[in-house]
Amino acid sequence: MKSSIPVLLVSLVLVLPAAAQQKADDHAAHRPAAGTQAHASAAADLADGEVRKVDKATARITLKHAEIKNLDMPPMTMVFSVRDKSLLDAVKAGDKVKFKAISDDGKLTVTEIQLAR
Ligand SMILES: [Cu+2]
Repeated sequence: MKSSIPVLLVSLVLVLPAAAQQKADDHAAHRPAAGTQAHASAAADLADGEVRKVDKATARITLKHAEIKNLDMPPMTMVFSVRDKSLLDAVKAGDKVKFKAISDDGKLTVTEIQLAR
């Protein structure tokens, strides 16, 4: 039994930093690992999606999207309005994208969209 105390101390030293690290990582764990630290906060708001249809005439885009955390929305395919038609110039049907969508007075609106790398 004499040796059990050093063993216990060593165990604590090993376990405590790991536990603290775990706690610090909790928020990050909900986000994709992709991206650099510098971009982490901006990227956190972006949802993943795939373009199904682009309609510049009506400023709408159909996206098959993954979960949108800020809208509390599960994955689905749906139509969004876009705040600025020029956002649609950069994307076409079939593109994988990252985008930001907000609820603009109940109207779901894409405010930012970029090709996913
Ligand atoms: Cu949706």
